[in-house]
Amino acid sequence: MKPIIGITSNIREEKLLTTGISNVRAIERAGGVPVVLPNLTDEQAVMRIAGIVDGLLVTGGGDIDPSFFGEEPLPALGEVCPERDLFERMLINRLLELDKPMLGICRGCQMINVSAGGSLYQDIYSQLGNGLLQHTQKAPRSHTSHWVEATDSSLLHRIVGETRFKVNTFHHQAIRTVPEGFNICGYASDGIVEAFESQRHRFVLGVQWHPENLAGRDDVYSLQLFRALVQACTN
Ligand SMILES: [Mn+2]
Repeated sequence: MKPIIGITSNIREEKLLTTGISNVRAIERAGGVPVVLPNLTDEQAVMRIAGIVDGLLVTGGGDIDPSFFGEEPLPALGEVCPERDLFERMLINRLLELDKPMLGICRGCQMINVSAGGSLYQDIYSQLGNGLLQHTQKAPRSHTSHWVEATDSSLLHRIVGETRFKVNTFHHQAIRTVPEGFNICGYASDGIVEAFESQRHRFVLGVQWHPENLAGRDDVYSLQLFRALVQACTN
């Protein structure tokens, strides 16, 4: 039986529930059954969803409320969606308890980290200053623009099969610290965290880039991430 993979969504202009169709297609191509989830804030409803899905794709989107990691908003913080933050934090924490597989993309990577007790840079450009790469690329979404160095023998390295590969990049926030039990497993050449993973769960991996926009054009290290998620759900 194909596993059910929940896909988190955005609320756009307070009236539309959205997610990139590339998220849905990537899960489908990887052999899972994609199910797009609404941002519910009723705890019992979220617990029911956690019980039903076999795994979760935590998708990209806007910024995360910095109060989740004990900070007040800096001037360069972007748009925040409190409902989405609450929903995802509840769902992620429950799935961590249940040890169900999760893949986080961009904001989703940051959200898994924050939910588990980690922290972020609210805005890498104003907080880390000069010397950074362009992490908000102006090239098309399917273009890979900066390198990622993956830690030898990490889950990321085992999935991708390379320690150095190029990714696309659309973020101005980034992981600052990861909680105990989690490891950083990928860096950009300027030191920005590009991936992290759990040491104590079956499969919890966050990547700062957008493999869903690359999964159609190269099977080597983008579709493999989705396949690894789906496979982890069937084990
Ligand atoms: Mn980047």
